Amino acid sequence: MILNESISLNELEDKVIFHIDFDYFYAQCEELRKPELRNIPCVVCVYSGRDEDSGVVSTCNYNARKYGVKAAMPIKLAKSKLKDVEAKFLPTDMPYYQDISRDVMRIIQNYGDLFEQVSVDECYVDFTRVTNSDFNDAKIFASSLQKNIKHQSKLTCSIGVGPNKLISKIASAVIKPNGITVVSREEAKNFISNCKIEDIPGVGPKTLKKLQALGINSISDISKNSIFELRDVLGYKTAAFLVNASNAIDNSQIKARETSKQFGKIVTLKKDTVEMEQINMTTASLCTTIYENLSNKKQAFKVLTIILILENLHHVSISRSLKLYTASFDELQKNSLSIIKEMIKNNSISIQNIRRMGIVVSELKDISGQNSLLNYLDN
Ligand code: DGT
Ligand code: CA
Ligand code: CA
Repeated sequence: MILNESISLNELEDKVIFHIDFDYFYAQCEELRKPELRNIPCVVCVYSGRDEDSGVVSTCNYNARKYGVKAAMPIKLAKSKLKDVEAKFLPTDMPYYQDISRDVMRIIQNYGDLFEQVSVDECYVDFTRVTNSDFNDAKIFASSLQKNIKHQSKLTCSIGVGPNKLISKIASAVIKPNGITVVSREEAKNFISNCKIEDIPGVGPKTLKKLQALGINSISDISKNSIFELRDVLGYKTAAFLVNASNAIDNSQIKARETSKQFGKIVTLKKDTVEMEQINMTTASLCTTIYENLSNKKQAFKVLTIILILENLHHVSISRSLKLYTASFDELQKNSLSIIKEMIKNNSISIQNIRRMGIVVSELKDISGQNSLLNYLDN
C-alpha cells in the first residue's frame, strides 16, 4: 500500500473520496478472454447442480440486461427471456475473477493516499491531496483515472466522487457502465435528498418497513427527525447512521489494509516542476523511506514502479522488473532515477510539470535469513 504522508489525512476535513465499481464484473472478465461475447448477451451463472438449469444468475453483460436478465434471477427465467437470441451462459470462475481483481486493484492503489477494497470489484480511494480538495479537479482526475484503468486492464468501471464514502458509493451507481458522477460538498445534501431510502447502503426491507410505520417515506423525511426520535424503533446505531446519512454526513474512515505484496510512497512536490534538482531530492527522500521499510521488514524487491501525476492531472506509470532481487539503497535510487528520466524524456511529460511523484516496490522476498541485508545481491 501507499504509505501516508507525514500529515495525517484525518486532519484534512475537506475530503475527496472516490468509489470505484467495475461494470458487470464477472461477465466483463469473461469478455476479456472471449471477446466474441461482447456482441451477444452473456450470462454468468451459479449452477446448483440439482438439474441442468437449476441455479441463479450471478451477473450478466449489458447486452443481456436489455432483455431484463439480472443478478439473482433463476437461470431458467433468464433462458426464457433470451430464448430467441444467440446468448452465452457460463459458470462462474472465481479464481480467474480474483486474479483480475488483484491486478486491477493494484493499479488503483498506486495512485491514492488511502485505499480500501470492499469487494472483488469495488474500492474506495482517498484522492484529497491529488485533487487539492477541489471537485473540479476531481472530475478531470476521475476521467483520467478511468482511462488509465481501461488502458492497463481493458476493463471499464464506474466512478463516484463525493466528500465521504457514503456519497461516493451512491454516486458510482448513478451513471453506469463507464460513468463518472461527481457530487461536491455543496451538492451532497441536495443529492442525497433526491435518492430513495433504499439507495443508502445497508438499508433493507426490514428498516424500510419500520420507517414506513413511522410515516417516513423519503430521505428528506428522515432528515426532519432527530436520532432520539428514531432510536426506540431502529436502535441507536441505525438511527444515528440514517439521520447522518439523510444529511449527507458519513464519518466512516477508509480502512487501509496493509498488503505484504507491495509498498511505496507518493508525495506532492513543493511546486509543479520538471527541474532535475527538485526531482533528485524528491527521489532521494522517497527512496530513503522505502529503504527504511525494506530494512525493517527484512525484504528485497524485484519490481519497481514509478508513478507521476502531472499538472493537468494525467498520470503516467512505468514498472520495471530488475534482473535480480535487491535491498540496496543505491540500486533503488539509481533505477528510480533512470526510469523517471526516461519518463521525462517522453515528449508528453516534458511539456507538463510534475505535481506528484510516487515510488512503489513489489515482488517482495523475505531475506531475514541473509547474513547481511546490505550486501544482499547488491550488484
Ligand atoms: P454492475 O456493477 O451493475 O455493472 O454489475 P456487477 O455485475 O459488477 O454487479 P455488482 O457490482 O453488484 O457485483 C459484482 C460481482 O458480484 C458480479 O459481477 C457478480 C457478483 N454478484 C453480484 N450480485 C450477485 C448475486 O445476486 N448473486 C451472485 N451469486 N453473485 C452476485
Ligand atoms: Ca460492479
Ligand atoms: Ca460491486
